[in-house]
Amino acid sequence: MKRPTPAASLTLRNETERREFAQDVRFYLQLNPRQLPSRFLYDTLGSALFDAICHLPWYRITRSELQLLRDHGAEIGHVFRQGGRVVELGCGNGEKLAALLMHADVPGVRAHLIDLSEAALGRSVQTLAALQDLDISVTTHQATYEDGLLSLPADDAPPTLLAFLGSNIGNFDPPGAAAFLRLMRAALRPRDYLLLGADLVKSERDLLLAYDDPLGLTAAFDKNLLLRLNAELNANFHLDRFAHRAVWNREASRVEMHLASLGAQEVFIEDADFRFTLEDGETIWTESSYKYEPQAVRQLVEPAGFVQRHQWIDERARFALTLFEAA
Ligand code: AVJ
Repeated sequence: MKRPTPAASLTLRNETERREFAQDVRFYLQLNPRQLPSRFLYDTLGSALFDAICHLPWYRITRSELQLLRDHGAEIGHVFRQGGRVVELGCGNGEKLAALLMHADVPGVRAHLIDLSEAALGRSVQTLAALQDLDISVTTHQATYEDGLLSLPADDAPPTLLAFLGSNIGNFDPPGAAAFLRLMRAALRPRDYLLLGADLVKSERDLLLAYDDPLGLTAAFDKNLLLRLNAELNANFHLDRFAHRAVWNREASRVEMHLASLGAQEVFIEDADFRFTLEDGETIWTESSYKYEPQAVRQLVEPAGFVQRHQWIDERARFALTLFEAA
């Protein structure tokens, strides 16, 4: 039998991915309320917009966490003995791990980076390579969190410090977060560590400024999802007929992002073979960012098989970095 040429198999893979994307989009848009998973926000432009958001004065998560990592990196570094490794889920541009390792004093540490985005992995490798004196050996895993955790080498010397930063945990609803924490725990051994970044509850005013900023970057980040559906699935969203909305859902302790329909309208997504009508004001729910009280972080994580060792809080930005030991 003839083997497919590399070019042909590459096209096939993209075609499969595109079909799965179309199926997911159709599935989530048919739910009530209509929604789209927030992981779809991060195409090339979406990732660039998120990086820009991290520089906004109103969005303090990234800067606050970087400062906590610098201030307490030495203390966090104490968990490593000779030959330990650090694993980061969703490494972004690598600057958080770089800040930690610059202060942790663990020369020769092995780093495993897990991210879906090849671009993010490439940027992180570059960021860490710039820290030449630290002699970090980097392995990248272009994979989902789950597959990445499963593909870690079993013969690396302990301990492992698993870093899940940036309040990415906040994108999971509570049952999803609990399940994901158990998954992380299953990839660790007793005496390994989890370093978790979590954004804290703050005033509604501050929360809404962070997710609906006066410069309009977050609105662009949100609407870019429609642009992406137009480009990749031949959808016909009119971007000027949607408005970005941020809502603080106090009962659920989450900020929600929505795209609200300005007027009634019909939308067609050709490659998903899906046509639907939006009523005036009806929204597509694009993201949840859960916010926590400091002790709620502990209550969320410990039942998954961890013991809290330390929690560092930036009171001004209301952000917590918490270190857990696997029990
Ligand atoms: C990267 C998921 C943590 O929820 O704060 C930023 C993404 N959304 N502005 C967050 C985001 C709107 C961010 N996370």
